[in-house]
Amino acid sequence: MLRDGTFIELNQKTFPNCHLHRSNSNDVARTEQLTFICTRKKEDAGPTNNWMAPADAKDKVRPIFDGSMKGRTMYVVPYIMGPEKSPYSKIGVEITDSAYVAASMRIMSRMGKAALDRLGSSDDFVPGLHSLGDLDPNRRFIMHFPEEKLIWSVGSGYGGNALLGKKCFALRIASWMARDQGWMAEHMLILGLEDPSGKVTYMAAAFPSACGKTNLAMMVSALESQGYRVWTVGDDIAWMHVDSTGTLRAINPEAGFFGVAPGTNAKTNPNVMDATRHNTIYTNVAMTAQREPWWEGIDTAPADGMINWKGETWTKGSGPAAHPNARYTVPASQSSSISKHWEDPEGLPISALIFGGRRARLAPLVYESHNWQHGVFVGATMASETTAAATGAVGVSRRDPMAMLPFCGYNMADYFGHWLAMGPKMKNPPKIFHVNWFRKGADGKFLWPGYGENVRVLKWMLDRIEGRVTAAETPIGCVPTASSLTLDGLSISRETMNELLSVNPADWTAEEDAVGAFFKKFDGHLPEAIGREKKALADRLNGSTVGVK
Ligand code: TSX
Ligand code: MN
Repeated sequence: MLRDGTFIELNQKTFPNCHLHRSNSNDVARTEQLTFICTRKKEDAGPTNNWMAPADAKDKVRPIFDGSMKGRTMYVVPYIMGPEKSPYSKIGVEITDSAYVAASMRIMSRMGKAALDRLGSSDDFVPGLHSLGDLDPNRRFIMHFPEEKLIWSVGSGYGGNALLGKKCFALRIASWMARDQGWMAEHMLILGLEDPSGKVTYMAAAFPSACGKTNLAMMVSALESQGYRVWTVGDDIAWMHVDSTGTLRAINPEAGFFGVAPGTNAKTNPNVMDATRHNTIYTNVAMTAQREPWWEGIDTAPADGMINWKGETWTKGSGPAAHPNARYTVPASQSSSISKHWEDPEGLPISALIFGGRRARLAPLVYESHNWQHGVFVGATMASETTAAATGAVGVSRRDPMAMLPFCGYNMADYFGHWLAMGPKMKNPPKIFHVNWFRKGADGKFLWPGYGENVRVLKWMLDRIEGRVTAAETPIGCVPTASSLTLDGLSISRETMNELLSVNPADWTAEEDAVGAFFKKFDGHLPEAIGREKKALADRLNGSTVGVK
């Protein structure tokens, strides 16, 4: 890779075994418009997925694959998604003509001998065929065949389009398998919150993109001096099973972090800054004159002699030096925050599920749902406001149920039904919360400091789970009472806290209308219980006179 330019050597003294890869400038992110769920019946893919009939999809893509690997090296990549010895892990085999993909898969999965040994002579694996093709976006397709558990991807070498174990297998194909087999494949981080007695409580959280999922998973607690610490189990995907005792247990199917670099710095994510000092593949970052990686928001000033992500000399005013979707690929084991139980074969017991989004006005800092069914409704109605001007207007709210909109391998309404069906299988189902780190005041400033201070919200959840603190009813769920959030050592006014926790019925009534418009897409398929929860919310909003608690 160094010889043919696929990899560029970074400073081996300060960043040992770190390399830079520059992708084609038209191939820098997942391409949802070119991603298809190919089922015999269109309604099995549902209204939120692109659909193509399996035979049509194969006829379309086969000619693009034809001869595409000629003169290239073909890699056969056997890999395990999940810990080597876990009964919940699954095997994939990716065929690829990209050495970068093969190298990235070695970090992101348990790849090679471990997978072959586990597979033996079994044919129980998910085949994935991948070729860079000619990188022409008009000849780029990411095709999923969930009925035969098969993936075909051509025309992209980037991330979720090409590392087939991640979004294609561990979310789209796995969500289909999970529905069939009675488990859950979710777009969730997994963390452990340690309390002063040393007991660790595990939580899984789903947020849409640009909400800081990786930062939360690797957070340095602001309450460390009080004995509260956060341990990382995973930052992107959770596979969850109900065990024989009725406990929901989660494994992280991945072995690495494929994280967004811009905005990452010693304050937003110190653990990943340390982890990525060695054995890391950087993609589309800038490089300093000292051959060190650099990106916007890294918190060191851009200096003369820098090379941008395209390999050009960077000057002030020539635009961002790193691509906004530039990435690091790093083994999870390298983070000092990694839980010593992160590879436990039986997975970790989940006591809380957390949904969230970026809502400047609407959602309180945290609220607790009334029960599993209501919690599923909260997840199904998730939305987040856009930040990247490149993808449309800033501040536009996009619905993203359970953060699965681009990743659910079947009809999303049936997926809500599957969630509803899972709750009753659990003896003590996790509490379901919703958080919003991004509420703004009238002055347009963030009301909550976020980052390491978020541990205060996690501690409140833990205290709720343990029955140690009270909460106040609002039409949307329960919010912390004045004294139940641990705020010592934080200078935040009572007024700001009231604003952060307030629920405005007029705003929520408008939200309920927007939810109704979104649900219209699913007509025949939407589970009745979701409709009942929506009606119950409307009734509570109608009956409420005072919204601010
Ligand atoms: O990741 C974030 N988290 C979770 C951290 C554990 N971000 C970054 C989001 C983009 C990926 C946040 N941004 C968080 C947050 O909790 N909160 C905010 C908003 C915010 C930004 C800056 C400040 C406060 C809040 N304050 C100062 O910069 C001083
Ligand atoms: Mn993700």
